[in-house]
Amino acid sequence: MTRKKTSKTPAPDAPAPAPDAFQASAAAYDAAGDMFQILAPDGTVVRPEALPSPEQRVHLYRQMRRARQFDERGWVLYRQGRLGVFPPFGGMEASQCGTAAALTSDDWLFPTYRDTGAALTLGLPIARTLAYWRTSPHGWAMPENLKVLPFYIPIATQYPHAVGAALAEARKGTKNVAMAFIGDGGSSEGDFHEALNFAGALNAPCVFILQNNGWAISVPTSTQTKATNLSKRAEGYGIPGVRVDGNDVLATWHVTNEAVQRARQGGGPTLIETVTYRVKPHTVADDPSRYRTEEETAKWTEKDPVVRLQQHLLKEGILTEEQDAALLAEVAAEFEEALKEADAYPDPTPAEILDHVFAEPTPNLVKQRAQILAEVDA
Ligand SMILES: Cc1ncc(C[n+]2csc(CCOP(=O)(O)OP(=O)(O)O)c2C)c(N)n1
Ligand SMILES: [Mg+2]
Repeated sequence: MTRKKTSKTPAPDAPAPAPDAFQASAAAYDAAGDMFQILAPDGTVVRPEALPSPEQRVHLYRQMRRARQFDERGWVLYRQGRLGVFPPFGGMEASQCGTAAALTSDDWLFPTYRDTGAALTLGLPIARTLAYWRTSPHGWAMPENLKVLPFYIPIATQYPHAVGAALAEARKGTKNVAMAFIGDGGSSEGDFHEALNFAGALNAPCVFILQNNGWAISVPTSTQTKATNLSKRAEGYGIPGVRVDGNDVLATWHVTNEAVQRARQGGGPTLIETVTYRVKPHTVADDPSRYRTEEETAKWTEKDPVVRLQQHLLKEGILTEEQDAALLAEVAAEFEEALKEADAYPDPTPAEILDHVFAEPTPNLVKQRAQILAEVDA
């Protein structure tokens, strides 16, 4: 199988804030008694002092547009029978792209099935991502020059793995961090709590993103747990917890960037709860009208993170209508190019199902591989 070189993700251009700045924003959040926010849904800049540079704002906007392009084209491809069942994430772009944009390609990313936007932001090639959701082995392996794990389907298992990767980096003496994603539902699993305790006790350079999108399939967060502020769970493990507006990409980037810098400087782990909403069905095969109202979804559609930043960029003159249209065209062309590449991948062969399980296959896998090939030959 061919492996494509991925270019390094450009480092965020804003200077990294000192660790104390994190404490300042955590305090600001506590004082507000609510979520950390920079850009309110109505377009008001509520924390001008925390605004990233104009270039960084456009960079974040482009990443969200790339993610949305994947999500929207993904639906069409699914209906055309050209993509398998995949979990859409439209409406959660700020929660995924703003957080992942705080990493460089030397860092680790542990995404769940929902987090295509985060993986694309860190540089996972679109073609490889399409291959994953086509259940093709071309999408199963971690690219050689990128530490993005394949999308985790078993809930919460990625959290302890991320702590292990973070501790390995610390032992090697690097400044690299591990970022792991989880959902509100996943945060009720034992692995979530064990990982937070483990990371706190050993001061692992880990950033935990808890995407509270209101639902775990058909179970609302309010049924899932009696806790009303999931970021407060961090307190129980002696680590900082921040609750952020998950539909405000300027806020998710700001808070995550501080947590990443803190982890790099030996400050240990952070839990970030991004408050967002899954406006789309659980997967393209789910029917949410069976468990929630259209009014609820409509309320959140109004808080669309991509439109929120777009309006801000246009209003501030950071982007003109023409530049915006050009950016959208570039993003669309990039996707179609990647789709062509994915379409050109050769069909997988049966034995490839075992190829990416271990670096060195175990004796049992070697035996099973021979069995599969013998069955195919017969
Ligand atoms: C260990 C395990 N248990 C159950 C499931 C079935 N399952 C798939 S998605 C899901 C809900 C997860 O909800 P949440 O963590 O909030 O993530 P979201 O889908 O909202 O992104 C469940 C229970 C699973 N994949 N793995
Ligand atoms: Mg959820």
